[in-house]
Amino acid sequence: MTEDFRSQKTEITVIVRPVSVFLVVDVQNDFISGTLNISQCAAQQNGLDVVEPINRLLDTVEFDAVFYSLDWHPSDHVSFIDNLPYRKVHESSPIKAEDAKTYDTVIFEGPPQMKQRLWPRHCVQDSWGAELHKDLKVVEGAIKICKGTNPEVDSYSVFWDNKKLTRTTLNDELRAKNATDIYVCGLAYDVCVGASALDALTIGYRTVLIDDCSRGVDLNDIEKTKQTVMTNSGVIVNSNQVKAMVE
Ligand code: VGL
Ligand code: ZN
Repeated sequence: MTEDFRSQKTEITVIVRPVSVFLVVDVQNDFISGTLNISQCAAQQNGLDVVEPINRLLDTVEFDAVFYSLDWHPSDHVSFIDNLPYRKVHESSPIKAEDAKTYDTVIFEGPPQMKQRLWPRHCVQDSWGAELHKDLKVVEGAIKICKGTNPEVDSYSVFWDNKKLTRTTLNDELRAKNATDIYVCGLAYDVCVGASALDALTIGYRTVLIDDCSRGVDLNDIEKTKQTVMTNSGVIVNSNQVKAMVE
């Protein structure tokens, strides 16, 4: 034991200065004014509202790295309600295929069985709807991460798909940069932003969710997201509470 501990000491790097990364989640046309326009969802929030505070943060805070994620689905993606006829809904599903409406959750046949919320067709690869909003500032040297590319598995978190079968390159990139802190915001608060923040906390990053730079689908789910993030030691702030460190 003593031997192990001593040899470990020489290998571990203790980081005394935070390395802060900004993760902008899915600020794409379809969520703002396209097919999955969140202003038409229950919470009736406007996705465009996130663009200005995100740009202001990018202008005023020097993050060590900036990442933009993109929901990036193939045309036959499992989450699109119009692809439902091409898949088998399991008999245990609370909503049967013939009754399923947009935003309902069904259970698809396995293996393994999978709960899936059904969305309108959105963020199809290389379409206008999948582009980042034209007014969003994209900083030089930023890294873009695509997710949701497997037709059979949805992917809300920017780290993992919903089945935790495959991961994106995000965590490898964060490790390569010795990232300690991650600032998460974007669309949708209660879907991809929340899932990404929770995975970041699970992995062990100090995680800050920026409330006014995020908009969501359902007010109850947004509230649940905030509670879960805080219960897991995440921090929720407004963008005016994020200040650059004085050297
Ligand atoms: C998202 C619903 C479906 C998101 C992605 O980016 O929050 N929401 N696909
Ligand atoms: Zn999607």
